[in-house]
Amino acid sequence: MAPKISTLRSIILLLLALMLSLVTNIQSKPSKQNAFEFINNVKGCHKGQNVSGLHHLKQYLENFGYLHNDDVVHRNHKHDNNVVANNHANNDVFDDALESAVKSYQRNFHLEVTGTLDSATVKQMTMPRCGIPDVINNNNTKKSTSSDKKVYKNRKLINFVSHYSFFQGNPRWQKSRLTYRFRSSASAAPGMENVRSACASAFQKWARVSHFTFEEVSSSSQADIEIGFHGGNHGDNYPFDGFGGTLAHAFAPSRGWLHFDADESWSVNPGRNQVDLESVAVHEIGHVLGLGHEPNIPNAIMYPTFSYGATKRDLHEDDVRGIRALYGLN
Ligand code: TQI
Ligand code: CA
Ligand code: ZN
Ligand code: ZN
Repeated sequence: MAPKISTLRSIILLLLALMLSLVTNIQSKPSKQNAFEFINNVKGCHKGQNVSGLHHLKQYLENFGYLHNDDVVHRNHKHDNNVVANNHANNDVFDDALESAVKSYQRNFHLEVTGTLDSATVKQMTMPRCGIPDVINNNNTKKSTSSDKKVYKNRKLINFVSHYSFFQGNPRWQKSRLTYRFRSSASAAPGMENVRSACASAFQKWARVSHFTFEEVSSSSQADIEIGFHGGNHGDNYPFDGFGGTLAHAFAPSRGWLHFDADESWSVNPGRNQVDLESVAVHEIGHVLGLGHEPNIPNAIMYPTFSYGATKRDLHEDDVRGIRALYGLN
């Protein structure tokens, strides 16, 4: 009898121990479940602040291609050349580079581009995601050389390096004579003649600096590039969002789809709340040809923000270098 009781007691003890370890396991899980939980601690942060934990966020944005140490080092050059490489990435300062990275992140995820860690941005960042960077920047393969131009900007000397980026795997067109056609499921408000000439002009910007030629063909012909105005859900898994938010989108080579959100107020001569069709066309054609975003040069066509009422129709030197590098034209 006695041995049985002691056996029972030890079984109960064992069970208790097991339950205890289960409970502690359950309790320790939530912190492990979300690897990006730390982002919640820096919610609400904006430029100029110094908040403990921000360096984790910088690491996150760097891992996913939004922040580049290379840029940062050059940006820190200012007047002296003895800046320690990388000092930026290890501190908790919400600086210009971080703000610009947050903005490009927000643009990429179709969030309001505020540059601050608002709740929508934090929510998106803490969501599970794949580990492949969103923005592929070739900076890490390009080291600055003495031939890099030095420019003065806001009275600070910065080394001018190329910042253009490509899509994952550098997809590109295998031919140089590309045709395009118009086919829309919604109406093109500025009128087809205006749309035609704005797009023709946008294509010419790229043709002038590359080996490409672009020729419009009739809507019933086969074409490499298809341009259209569409509203909401339009069958490509990237539904438009009505007025505001996303203006247009395009797909990497060699898909050739370039879609304008029909619910935007498009114009070839934009007023305050209108969007300049040609400016956006130049940008989207950049994507069609294989260029990604360039978050550090506001005057570049591939810069990931654009404003209502503005026009930005001409390629920047960095856009030109980007297309020429992608197609080996240098
Ligand atoms: N449309 C985004 C864009 O074309 C869609 C997008 C986000 C995208 N990330 C991408 C497309 C990466 C290809 C590759 O950038 S948008 C601008 C800009 C948009 C944005 O509506 O946000 C322009 C459309 F960059 F200037 F702000 C046109 Cl010009
Ligand atoms: Ca929209
Ligand atoms: Zn689409
Ligand atoms: Zn873009």
